[in-house]
Amino acid sequence: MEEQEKLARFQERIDSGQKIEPKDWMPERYRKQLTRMISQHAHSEIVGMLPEGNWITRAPSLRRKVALLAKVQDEAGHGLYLYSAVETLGVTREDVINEYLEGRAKYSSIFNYPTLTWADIGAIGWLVDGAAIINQTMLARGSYGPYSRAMVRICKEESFHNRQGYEIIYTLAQGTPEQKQMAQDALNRWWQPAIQMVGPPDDNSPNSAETMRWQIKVESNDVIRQRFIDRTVPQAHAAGLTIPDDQLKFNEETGHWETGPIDWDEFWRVVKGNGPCNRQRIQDRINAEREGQWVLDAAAAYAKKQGKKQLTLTE
Ligand code: FAQ
Repeated sequence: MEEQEKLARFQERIDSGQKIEPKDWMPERYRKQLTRMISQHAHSEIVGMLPEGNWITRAPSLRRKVALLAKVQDEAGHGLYLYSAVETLGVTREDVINEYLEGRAKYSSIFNYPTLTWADIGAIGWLVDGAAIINQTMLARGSYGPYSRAMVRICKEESFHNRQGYEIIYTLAQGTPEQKQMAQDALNRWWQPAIQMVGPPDDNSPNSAETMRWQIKVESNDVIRQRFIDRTVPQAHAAGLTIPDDQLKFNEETGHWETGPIDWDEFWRVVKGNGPCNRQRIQDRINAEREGQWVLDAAAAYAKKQGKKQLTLTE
């Protein structure tokens, strides 16, 4: 069959809502776009453990510690599903992990910010998981079978994360004036990074044309961001907190909250490696790989004895 005809058939399958599975024919660009997105997503889940892991030993109660420990462990699990999903596209997880360790791979901008107080743990669950769920519920309707199915399970777990985060923020906001201030301060610092994390504006989103034509993404960055804002502003108000945006207003006609300008210069600075914690996040991951080398060596020796392949730390 001619390439053009194959492409047309492929597009028809997508347009009729069929899932594409690993052994199906797919255009090289489709494979590339998915490999890019899924590997970035996998790295994000793994890097995302670092800001929260920072507070496991300092959680204010046993209940909070257990919940945070479970959440961080869930994120590791999400990374594993996603590394497995990316392997269905014909790359190895070693390759994509090495790209990350060598600083060549992207991961979500949001994880390059520090967690300065306990309230930041609430802000991550509430805002970061909140934005991630809205984006990923959309990705669960995407065209590639293994990725969309991974999203279904991940979103279920992220819903718990989101609720535990909001509960932390809400509890602090109803506490002493100092505790309320801590919650407000966390919201002030995380608001802009959170509304940026679902991607640049549609008119400056080079991948959108392709990712949307092939229904890898079924809604645009602007649509997802607006949904997140509309859902989150009333939650902030219910907790007695103020969104740090003087120009925020509700548009009665459209039924949407409108924000002031979003700091896209800051977003691109962070994406290009110059956020507050970029270097530390990569270094921590390199250290973990190095310090865990003995586990790999032991696993490799065992695998050799069993006649199996070499394992990686994330297996
Ligand atoms: N950070 O043309 P577009 C989580 C890059 S998981 C860094 O619009 P696209 C769970 C983009 O890669 C969070 N880079 O791209 C959790 C592209 O560069 P490239 C991660 C970003 O793909 C919670 C360039 O900008 N979620 O939070 C970012 O059509 C708590 C142009 O962008 C996913 O990865 C960014 N924020 O749309 C874990 C979901 N945004 O590759 C622990 C999967 C954009 O051409 C604790 N990904 N860029 O060099 C997606 O849905 C999409 O990739 C978008 C971007 C929507 C992020």
